[in-house]
Amino acid sequence: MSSLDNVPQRIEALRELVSYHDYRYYALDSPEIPDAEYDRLFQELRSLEQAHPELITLDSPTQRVGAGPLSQFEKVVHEIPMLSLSNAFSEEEIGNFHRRVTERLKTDTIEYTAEPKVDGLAVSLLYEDGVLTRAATRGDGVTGEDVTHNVRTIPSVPLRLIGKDYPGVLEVRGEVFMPKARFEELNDNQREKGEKVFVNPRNAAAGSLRQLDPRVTAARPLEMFCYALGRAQDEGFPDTQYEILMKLRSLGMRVCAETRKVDGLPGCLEYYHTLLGKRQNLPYEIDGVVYKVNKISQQDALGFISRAPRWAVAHKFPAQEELTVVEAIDVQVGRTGAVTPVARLKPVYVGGVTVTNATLHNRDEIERLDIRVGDSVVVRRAGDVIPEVVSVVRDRRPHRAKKYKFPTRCPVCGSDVVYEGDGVIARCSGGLFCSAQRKQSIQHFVSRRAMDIDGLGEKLVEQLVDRGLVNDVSDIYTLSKAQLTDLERMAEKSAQNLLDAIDKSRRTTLPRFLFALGIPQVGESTALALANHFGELGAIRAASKEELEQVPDIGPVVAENIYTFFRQTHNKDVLKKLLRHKLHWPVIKPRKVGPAPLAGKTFVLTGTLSAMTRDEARARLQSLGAKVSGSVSKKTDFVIAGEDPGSKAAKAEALGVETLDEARFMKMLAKKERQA
Ligand code: I6G
Repeated sequence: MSSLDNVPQRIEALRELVSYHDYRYYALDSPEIPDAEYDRLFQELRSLEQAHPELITLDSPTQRVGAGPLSQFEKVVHEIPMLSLSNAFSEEEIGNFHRRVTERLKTDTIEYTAEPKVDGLAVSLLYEDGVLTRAATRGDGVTGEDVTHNVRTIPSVPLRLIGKDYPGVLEVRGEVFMPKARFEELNDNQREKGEKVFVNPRNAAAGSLRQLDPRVTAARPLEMFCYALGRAQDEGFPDTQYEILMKLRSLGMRVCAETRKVDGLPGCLEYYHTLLGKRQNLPYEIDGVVYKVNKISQQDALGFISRAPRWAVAHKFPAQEELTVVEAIDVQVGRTGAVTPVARLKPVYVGGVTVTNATLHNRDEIERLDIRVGDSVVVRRAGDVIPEVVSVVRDRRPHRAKKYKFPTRCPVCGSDVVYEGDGVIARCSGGLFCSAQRKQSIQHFVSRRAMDIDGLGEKLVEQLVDRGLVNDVSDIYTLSKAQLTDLERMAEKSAQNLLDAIDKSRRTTLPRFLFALGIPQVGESTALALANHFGELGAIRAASKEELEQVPDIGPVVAENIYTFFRQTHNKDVLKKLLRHKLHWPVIKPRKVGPAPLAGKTFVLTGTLSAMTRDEARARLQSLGAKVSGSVSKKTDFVIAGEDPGSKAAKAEALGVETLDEARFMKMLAKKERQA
């Protein structure tokens, strides 16, 4: 406990410590202490300040949410206007940009900085004597809005700069954004609360920053990257863009880790392609990259044209959102009968491919969008994610566009469509009478993570069901070569390959088989938990609902689904037939007591392993109770790095997460499997 005399010193020391650890965490991406220790320091500071409110200052890390709500935003005139960037959409345009730069500077060797163009909104931060005194939006570039109260709540924005080596007045510019995962979480929460969902992370960031009440902004997961110096009062700031960014980082500002120095046009284009490849895996949205002539003296020589610098350009990625027209609205029937509406679109090139269909998710989404045939819509396609309709352009709606009515009968089998739970999920009540459900359940059964029957694709399943050759999954094991060669586009060799693949699938694992059955809400990890808990199929089939609920992560709803599944006459028949076809799997030693050896541990796999595929590694880890995640965070316990590990290994190093090479991983697996 601090004596009264040294409270001010202790408070000051704690503020410096907390600010320093914020800097390690946000600016350097390299925390030095565990979260729990940080929390203790923060808590001690907060308690001391609560006991001595007269010692609270606005730049204390505890004071991010300062004053109460504002009544309006004040205007801010930018002393140095916040310019915009010229855009280039092709390599040719970038070539022209580079040519203009070399011609004006009369040199062929130009060094550039290259940075992602993060999809957020530009802000300016003003530090006076190292303390954040004002934050403003870009606005029209000349006049913005004072959003200091909100920007203060962004944890990666330092309230006070680190060290002592900063100019008396420092203006820094950058982009406020919302990371993709946080955006999804925010929208899930908004949906749960029945509140407005945001169209994309950029809108969510903009909406969050334009709040009069800083407590609302504080609850929104915003971040900021700095990308430029606005002004620095004193001399002595570095003379290249790259060094300026590094200097800003050393003062506690967060600078994007993808920032690079590159040489000439080839360097720019190589960076562009690398980043385009990484785009999907970056935790934030980017819509292109920005190249800037690195030397400030060269920037000064180039100057500006209208309101954009001649020394910088944004090289835009192919758009992920485009405008098109809805030609029809159909519904698709899935494996469990879920009826999903789909918009059939006038073909549009978006995110690098031509899109003709976009999911409309469910009946509620149709209501929300009020989408109609003939509407002009914004379609979004990000990476491999199914394209979706983001919004409807109301003022382009044709006069006679009729409100869409969700079907009351299944378009495939004519059975009633019923609604579940809160009425969001629509289901065809036809069960396996519905050929759409049958086709989907067969496709699921043969899929790679289930029975893994190579060569039995969608078109083939369609033919097999339509010709009555396969009515349920057990019929797959009765197919003959003659039946197969009779199908369209099925030569003798392909038929034999398929029969071999079917034969090979008889030898499987219990978790795969359980997953393949397509029991509602039994995914791979639940199937694995069931197999580990009971050890054999007979015990799972015979288990009561109470016994099923003993399995980790199985609650009453999933227990009910499993229980009901094994008691349906049709399912009992199919199972009996399947087992007659000599499907088999290794026996699993049931583990009913004690936690699994890797329970509570989170792994991330990266790079190529030589002893097994990533899927196998994942399955083995999961069978030991581990969680396998796709991205590295502070919560990751181990990163398994195979050959060519990529950025996840680098991130692990930065965060201090333990990385195992393949040899150490195999040793750990063997040891834990012995314990299991
Ligand atoms: O809008 C912008 C995004 C990113 C920028 C920018 C940037 O650098 C990475 N840089 C400048 C100089 C400007 N706008 C004006």
